[in-house]
Parts: sequence; C-alpha cells; structure tokens
Amino acid sequence: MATTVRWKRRPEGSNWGEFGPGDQLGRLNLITPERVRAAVAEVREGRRFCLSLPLDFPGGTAINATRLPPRLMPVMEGNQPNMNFPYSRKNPRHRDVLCDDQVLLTLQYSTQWDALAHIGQEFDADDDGEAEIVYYNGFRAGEDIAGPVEYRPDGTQVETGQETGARALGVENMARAGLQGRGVMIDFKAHYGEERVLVGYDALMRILEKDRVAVEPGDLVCIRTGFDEMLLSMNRQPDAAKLRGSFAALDGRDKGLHRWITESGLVALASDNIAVEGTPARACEDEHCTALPLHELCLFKLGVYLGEFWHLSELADWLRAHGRSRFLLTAPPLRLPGAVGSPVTPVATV
Ligand code: UVW
Repeated sequence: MATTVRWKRRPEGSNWGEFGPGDQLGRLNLITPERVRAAVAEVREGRRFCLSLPLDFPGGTAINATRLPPRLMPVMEGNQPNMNFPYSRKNPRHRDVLCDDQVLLTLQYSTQWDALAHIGQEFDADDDGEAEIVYYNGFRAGEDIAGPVEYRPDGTQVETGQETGARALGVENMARAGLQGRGVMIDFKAHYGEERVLVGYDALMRILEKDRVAVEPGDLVCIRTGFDEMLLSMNRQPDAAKLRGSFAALDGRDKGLHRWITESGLVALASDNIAVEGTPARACEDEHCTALPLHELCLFKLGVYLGEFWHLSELADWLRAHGRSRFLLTAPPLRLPGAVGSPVTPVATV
C-alpha cells in the first residue's frame, strides 16, 4: 500500500493522517502494550462472559429487511451432503463419520463489528470542487473499496467488473491487530430502565460521575441499554417497533458528545442495540446532513470502531453488583480479507 497522502482536504473534525498517511487502523493504534497490561490488570476473578448473542438473533428480517439470518448448509460432495456421512460408503473398512458445513451469513446480521470500510461519505477530498466517495483517511471507492457497480454523481450506475471487497480498511486489519484491551461499561439501563431517551453529552457526564466511570485513551467502551434482554425475550420474533421505541441510546447529533468521543481517545463504542446511536437520528436543518452522525464521526472521521447487537446485560449486572466498570475485553473479528463488517464473539474477563 502506497503511503502518499490521499487527500488535500480532510473533513472538519477528522484525525486523518495523524497515524500516518497509509494508516488503516485508526484508533486501534492507541492500544499499546502498556494499555493491554492495564487491561489485563483488571482480571481479578478469572470469570468470563460471552458478549455475543446467538448469531441467529435478532431473528427474521423485521429489524433490517436487507440482512438475513444465517443459513447453514452441508458441504456437498457431488450430490451427496457431508452430514452424518459414513466413510464406509467409500471404503467398507473405514468407520469414520463426517459432518462438514457451510453458511450463508450476512456479516452484520447479529453481534458484529463495523470495520472502517463500513461507512464513507461523498466528500471533496481532492479539493477539485466535486465530491467523491471516500472513507477513513481518504481511501477511495473503486480503488480501495470495490463493488460491482460504480454509483456516479449524475445518478447513473455502471458495472465495474470488480470483485467486491475492501482492499483497504477491511475487517481483517482489526483481526490482525489482535483486538484486545480494556473494556469500560456504561450502564444506561440502570439509569433509564426501558424509557426511550436520547443521551447527549450532559446526561452522559452525569451518568459517568454518578457511577464513577472513567474513560481513558485506548479504552473500548461498551454501552448497555437493555435492548439485548428484550430482544432475547422475543426469541427470534422481534417486535421492531417496540424495540425501537424502548431504551436509551446515544444522541448522534449532539455536538458535545462528538467532542467527548474525539477528546476521550476511546477506540471503540459497542452497544447491545441496533446502531450504537439512536436511529433515526434527530431531524437536521442543514442542506447536507449525515443520516448516521455517530457512524460518520467514528468510522469515517476518527477511525473509531462500532460494535452492535452485543450481549452486555449479564456482564453489566455483574459489574454493577461488584462495584466495577472495567474488564479485559478480547474481541477480534473474523480475519476475513475484504469484509466491511464481521460477526464477533467478544469475551469479557473480570
Ligand atoms: C447501517 O445500518 C447502515 O449500519 P449499522 O449496522 O452499522 O447500524
């Protein structure tokens, strides 16, 4: 990968270039060996929590019509499915039995990470007066993030003949970095119960102060809203309207919150809900405004990762009962080259 600067203008409030012109890791650069040692020092009991939902949750397509539940299938050998396949069929002396499967998996259906290639913007990074599609640190649609069609500014689309995949900013970068660090839990449910509220900077600061939670550079911040418990109770038949109308979520349009995310040095925001930020975002009066303001700030401007549909309730309850908020978090995504998001089975150790 060339290390020339890819942009002449960078978005206001972005940190593009601060980790180098070819940087693809973003804030993961802040998880130094010293910070991993600090995370490991949070392990006192040796107890572990699985922070993933079963990957067939939420269930169906009511939450997102374009993301499908995983479909398991046997690997086929000719027309013969390799499930409970007796080797004796091939060689009567063999007694082995084989199961071998494959899956059709929407990578962001359930507990997931968004990679930095997940959300870009139409932005004039080369300062020629016209916006082009760019991603974190100026990586480009087409050259770096490839898809089957090019969406042109005049509203047309043409086939590219390219294979789909992120040649930069893909999820494999997070995996190769060995994503592990200090998790910090912020418990909205303990303060708001099931009430639907958008939490901005002021309210967040009150919660941090009340619960004595400190967020430091390099931290992986988890926000428990209560969404996961309700979702699990719906047992794969989610009532999308009820879920969307319940629980506190971050107010993505709150400028104070943006400042805090920028200045805190946090590396990731993971939540048990659909999008970390409340969706749809509050109405915006500007001519151009982003539909997903925290996605824009985090993935596009700062190289901060977003985790969604995490299963946080058991850990959050345990931490609160023990007067703690910090833990060791180990959460590498799949090392799947070119993917823009990934299922993850995060493990918290306390
Ligand atoms: C979108 O819905 C676009 O993304 P996410 O899954 O990150 O919320």
